[in-house]
Amino acid sequence: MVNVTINNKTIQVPEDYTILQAAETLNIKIPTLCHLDLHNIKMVNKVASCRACVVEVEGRRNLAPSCSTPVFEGMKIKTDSLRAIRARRTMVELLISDHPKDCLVCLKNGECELQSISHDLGVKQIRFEGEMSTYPVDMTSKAIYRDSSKCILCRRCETMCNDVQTVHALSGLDRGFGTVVGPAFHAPLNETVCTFCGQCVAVCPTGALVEVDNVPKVWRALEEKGKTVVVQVAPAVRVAIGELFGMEPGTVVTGKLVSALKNLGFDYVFDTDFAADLTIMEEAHEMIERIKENKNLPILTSCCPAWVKFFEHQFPDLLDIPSTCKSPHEMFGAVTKHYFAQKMGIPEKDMIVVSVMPCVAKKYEAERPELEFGGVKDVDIVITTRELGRMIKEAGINFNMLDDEEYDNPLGESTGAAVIFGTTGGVIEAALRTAAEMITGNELESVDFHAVRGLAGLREAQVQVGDLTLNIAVAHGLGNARTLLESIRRGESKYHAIEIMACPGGCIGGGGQPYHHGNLEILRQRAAGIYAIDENFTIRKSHENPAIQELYAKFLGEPGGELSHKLLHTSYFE
Ligand code: HC0
Ligand code: SF4
Repeated sequence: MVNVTINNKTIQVPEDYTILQAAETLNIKIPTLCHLDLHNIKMVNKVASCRACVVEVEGRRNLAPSCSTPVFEGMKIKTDSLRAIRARRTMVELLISDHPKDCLVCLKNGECELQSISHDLGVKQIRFEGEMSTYPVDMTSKAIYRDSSKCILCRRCETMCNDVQTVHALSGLDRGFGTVVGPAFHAPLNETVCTFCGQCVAVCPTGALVEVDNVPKVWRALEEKGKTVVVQVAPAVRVAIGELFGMEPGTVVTGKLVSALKNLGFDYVFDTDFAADLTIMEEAHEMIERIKENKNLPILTSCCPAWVKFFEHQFPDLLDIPSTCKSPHEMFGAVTKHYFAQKMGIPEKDMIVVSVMPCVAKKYEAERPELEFGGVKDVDIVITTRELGRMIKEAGINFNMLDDEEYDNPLGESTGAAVIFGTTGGVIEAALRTAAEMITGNELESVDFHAVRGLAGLREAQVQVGDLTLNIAVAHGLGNARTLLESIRRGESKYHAIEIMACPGGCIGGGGQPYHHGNLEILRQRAAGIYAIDENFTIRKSHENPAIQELYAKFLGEPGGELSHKLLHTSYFE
């Protein structure tokens, strides 16, 4: 421990602390912009590039960036001197002098950290005018819109992509005034190994990295004459969208969400959870077959599109182990257009399927050409939780005052097993609930597999199913996934099944969720909301969903059957 004095108060702090950490223990707020410390998920961005956190240190001529300056015994710091405050304001002014000032029409308006620090520091004018760095906007990706003119070189995206996701799609390019962060050789994003996980979007402080805005497409679809517009909502949206309307993270707003979607004019409001139950039927069947034949193990879950793109790029030698199941929202699209449409007498071409997802990679997934049946795309438009929030606000709907409404049927019926898909560990737990009963033929005493839950990046569990001991692993965050995949490649894996989600926390931490700035407490609250919904369900196993049983009886036949394979399964590409 060392003694430091901050603003005339002396405290003891660990010797590896920075000035910023020491100030936090005294509840002294020093403004920061580029700094982001998410050490729980191995992301610590300490590049000290913005200099918005400078403070005075006695005996030093220059101001010190508090985020990267270590403390020392006897250090005397002033965080609130006029010199420090003026310098911070000047730093932010300089950043804004090279920033497009189109805040009123920027997608990040109201949520931009540059905007709020400028407000908090009282920046009232920009005294520096001159050359601006301008770059072409990269619109090549279906998921992510990249406008480097708005980049403040904080390098958060790069740290996230390299250290947490281990994708290395972004790095600093060129030098001096021309410095920019982007893919090597200035390649367009869709020609790189980027997985479109959107975690860079989640930590970008400005509008440099945002989701591709599909809101106008949805408004147009809702207006189009002769179209039946069906919307489905992913599990993780219902415990997060309330945050956009001032509610606590984890508040369950399923009923209000359905009501809002009906108010917006969707013809049918259905639940991706229905298709999550369907996925379990197919995936548990596939898992059991592979275990029986002892081949292509461990089976890997395949519902996360960023994870799918990651293994296609990075592990092309292992393409025979992921489950062949399409993701739930794609299965939903296929079933809606080829079962529900027929049932209702609606021509497939007149049906538009919209997915509301916590994820930006789902936008890219929906455009993968193989995710179709008979020339008809499974899903037409994907919007994120944030985009739906914007639509609700644009329509003037008072979300907080809405009455609860129920999903439409039959594709709105689901179980507790389906909703837990939304948090890390949930897919494998749902699969275990069904696989265990399929294998033993006996009813489980408890459906709660606590061993696979939690927020540790890598988890493993042994689950006894009859005479069989199943070795299970769970990873979230692509760096953790890489660790597991490399052990499989080396032939060291002992697992039967592995669940992988690209985003820390799983879908609750998706790149399209309300900005959570990597705050694990917010993810914990959202996960608690998910498990609370599961506990309140009477039916908590996918194979007991009556609407799923009817779908197999009247249309699909058997899990893993011929029609299921055509409609609900897919293949992967190097
Ligand atoms: Fe997920 Fe999904 S659970 S990926 O995390 O599997 O996005 O919420 O919709 O499709 O169900 C996201 C969330 C989904 C899908 C489901 C899966
Ligand atoms: Fe990296 Fe994911 Fe961003 Fe792509 S979307 S650049 S993989 S963090």
